[in-house]
Amino acid sequence: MTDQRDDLKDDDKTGISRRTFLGATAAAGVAGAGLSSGMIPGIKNAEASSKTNANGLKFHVDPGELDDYYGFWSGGQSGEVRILGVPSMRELMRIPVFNRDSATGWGQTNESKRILGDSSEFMNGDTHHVHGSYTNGTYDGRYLYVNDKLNTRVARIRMDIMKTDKIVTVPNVTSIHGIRLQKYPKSGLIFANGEMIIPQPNDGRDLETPANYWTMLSAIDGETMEVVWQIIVDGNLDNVDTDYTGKYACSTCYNSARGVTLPEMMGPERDWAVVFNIPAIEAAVKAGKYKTIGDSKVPVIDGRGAEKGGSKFTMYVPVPRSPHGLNTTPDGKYFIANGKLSPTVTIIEIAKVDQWFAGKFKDPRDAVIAEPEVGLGPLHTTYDGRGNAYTSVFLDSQVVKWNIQDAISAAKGKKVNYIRQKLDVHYQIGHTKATMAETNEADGQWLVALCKFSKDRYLPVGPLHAENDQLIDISGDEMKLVHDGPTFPEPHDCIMMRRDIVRPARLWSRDDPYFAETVAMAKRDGVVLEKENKVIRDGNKVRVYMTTTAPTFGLSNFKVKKGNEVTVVITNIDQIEDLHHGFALTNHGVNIEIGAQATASVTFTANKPGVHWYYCSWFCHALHMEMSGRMLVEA
Ligand code: K7E
Ligand code: CUA
Repeated sequence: MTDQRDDLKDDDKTGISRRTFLGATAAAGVAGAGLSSGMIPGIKNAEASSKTNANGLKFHVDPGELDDYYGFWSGGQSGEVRILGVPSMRELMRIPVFNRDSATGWGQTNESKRILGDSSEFMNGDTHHVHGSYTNGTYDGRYLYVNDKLNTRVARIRMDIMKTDKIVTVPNVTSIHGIRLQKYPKSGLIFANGEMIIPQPNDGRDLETPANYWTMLSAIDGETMEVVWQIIVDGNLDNVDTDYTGKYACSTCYNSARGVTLPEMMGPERDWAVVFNIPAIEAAVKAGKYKTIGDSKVPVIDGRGAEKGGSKFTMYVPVPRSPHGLNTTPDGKYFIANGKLSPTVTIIEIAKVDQWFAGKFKDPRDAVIAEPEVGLGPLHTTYDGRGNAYTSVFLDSQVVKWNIQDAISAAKGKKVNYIRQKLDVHYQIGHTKATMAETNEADGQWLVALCKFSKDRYLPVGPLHAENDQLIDISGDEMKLVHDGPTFPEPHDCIMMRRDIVRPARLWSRDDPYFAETVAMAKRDGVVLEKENKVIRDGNKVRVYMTTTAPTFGLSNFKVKKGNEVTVVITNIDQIEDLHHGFALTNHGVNIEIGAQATASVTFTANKPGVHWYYCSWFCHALHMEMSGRMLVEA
């Protein structure tokens, strides 16, 4: 990993802040003049704010103050991931993943195209679930993983540079919806739910024979991002979570009738939560007891058998029809499935799952120890680490706080009210998530309600409305709504991580693997990227290498012939934190970001004879406007 820092509030680690640099160079009018002027004090924190709520938790973050949590939000139809500060709910950054990004050139640079791989033909994605990598049951700050429901992919984001670094298209399934990571000893494996059923292989056979359509859970290696095995199930897989020992994944599974129309899917009264026995599956894969499907080499295990309660790989726990969210309690004791069409949540005791797989009892339903009613349309549940659960109920537009042990006692016949509070949210809530709730360090400070509708809540902005991510203080006995956060559609889910866990780099490292292939190409061309400005002609291909340092490009012009395939490779040799340059080539649709100490490249065809200016598109200097050059294209 590259540069990491100990204290978020330190000034720039190079000792030169961007503020110093810009201030000094603006005065001197030349690049580099700021380098010797040393540090100026960082922005002082404002005095402690008086904006606390009844629970005493401070929710207003003053200018210059830092948030306590990083929030990572999926971007839904935008195909991206967003970083928010919590509790301020300030949007800090967007990480392009499956989308194309005009600001950074994601999807356009050669470096990003390599990561997008074969799927770079797609310009979009649909991200629902973003999760952070684990060590020993809690976040370790290495990676984020996110699904693409649209084009059946899973991506990984490096948390040091906050850029996507690997993407895999999952074979044999269509539409990856829920994903979760193994929590112990580390992740380990990434479990991805294939949602829709398809013929196997999906090569034109069985078009009209839905009885032969199937889907699978896929396990992806968190390091290599290769699919290591898949397991066929009865029904469609929706959401998934894992236990805290590394042994189980549990998915909600709807459409147990395996219908292809809505009435068919709505037929049965019950669907399932399917528990996957990871060690049993891995043993079968290791023993070679699997098949492969079509061109794919991925081992496929048969996990069907719901009518018998399951198999040695799978346990089908009956739950009310069309369940949705599946959330493990932070103490590792229960899987909780959310009823959606049923006003209940189903509590599955994980100790009983052990017993079932050991053959101690027959009916998987006996692993259900309570099924409390919480409200209309339960979708997702989150936890405060103090024994309380918070369930989003979509139809009632509420967050319902309830006590898990009390609900279990009530199921045993004890007269006890397990509901603690019902809080109205605004409205049609989907996911809800509390700080650190997906870890064994759930800390019960903040909860976010991700509301799908915001009509009448904000200034209207046309037929398409913002969504409303509401911040709720859960640190006390009572939930308190403290903040409304409009967002661009549609964050399905989010996680919130203590800020000490996240260790972002402040500058690129010159040996970062992100641009290693470009560095290798320069080496083959005999070019020292940090020093040389050179044009290499290789038949119809032209490679233009240049450095940038505010406010100049290493080459003020370069010449190519009409029809040349031109690769421009830029190395930003400035060492100033936050000092990016851009390479924007007019009328060629080219605009990429080059961070300090990074190398970025872009390839295009020069098909228009004439003079074409390139300019720096990221503000970098008093003479930023003058930072430009000419591409001369001969007819
Ligand atoms: Cu929107 Cu998690 Cu895809 Cu529920 S999912 S709401
Ligand atoms: Cu370099 Cu603006």
